[in-house]
Amino acid sequence: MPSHTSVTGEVAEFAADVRDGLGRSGRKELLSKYLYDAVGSALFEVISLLPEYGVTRADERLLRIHANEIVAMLPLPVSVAELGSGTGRKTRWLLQALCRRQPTSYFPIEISRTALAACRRQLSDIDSINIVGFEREYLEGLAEVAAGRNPNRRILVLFLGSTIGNFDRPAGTLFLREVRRILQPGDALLLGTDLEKPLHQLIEAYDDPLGITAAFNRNLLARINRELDGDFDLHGFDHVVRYDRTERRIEMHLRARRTQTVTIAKADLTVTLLEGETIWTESSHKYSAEEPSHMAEEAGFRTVAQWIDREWPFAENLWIAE
Ligand code: AVI
Repeated sequence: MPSHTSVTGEVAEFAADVRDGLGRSGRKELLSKYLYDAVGSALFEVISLLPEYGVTRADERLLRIHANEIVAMLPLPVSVAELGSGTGRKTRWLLQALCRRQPTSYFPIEISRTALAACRRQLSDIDSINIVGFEREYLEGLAEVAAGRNPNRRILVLFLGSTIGNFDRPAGTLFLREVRRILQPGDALLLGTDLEKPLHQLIEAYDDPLGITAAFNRNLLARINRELDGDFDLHGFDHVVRYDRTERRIEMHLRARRTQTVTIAKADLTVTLLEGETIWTESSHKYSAEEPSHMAEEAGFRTVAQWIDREWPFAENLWIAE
């Protein structure tokens, strides 16, 4: 790092990850967690309203329709920790049903301060709720919640929206094992998983005609320009969506329209991208209906119930830690 740039904390970590992902000689890659700055999070909120992207609506529909049934299967009394709460909109149904049965502590765990504040605003009107937000990475936040747990209460972890799909399958299993390691036997996990569906439907969901997902993808380069003093020409990249049938995942890439050299001052990096060269920005894995049960076993849980949406194949899976 040159001495004239003083790059600290989160910016330094972002810079190091960008240098690692773009500075390599083989396939270039940027980590999908960096898609969610304030602009990216706002664009994702819009994506969740698009008719082509059914994931968020299916998730919310299942929670709304089955909230009482889910609560009836939980080991009560229970505290709720949510990994990546976002604005907390779809969680409302479950928390309302739970708060009718018991006073409930709700711990949203989010790296975005804006999302945490929005979540508190959305949900604090629920009777008998106590909200304590954790501005942390998922596992770090969950470990803190577990360290301060009330010994007379179980913990229910919510991991909704099929965010697990943004991990490669082996990394997803490792992550779920880590969640299990932090929990105690009898604690619960409610996991949302987007299911396989016809190819055209999947492609449209990630390559919508309004170009919102394309903007969401390109915003990653805009964020590098803003935060790391980069000079990406945002018009120089196409949003490319592919489905890998072997891995059963949607992939988002950014493809250089022409050969171009980009300088990113705070990452101390100059990189040339050849015409047609791509930067991989996100994977979104899709599951068979049976797959989550196997994932549960591999991670040290057992499945107690699964609910599948009729309009948009998506499953809510309730697991108990063994
Ligand atoms: C947050 N995550 C589950 C979304 C998904 O479907 O993989 C992110 C997303 N990327 C493009 N559209 C939505």
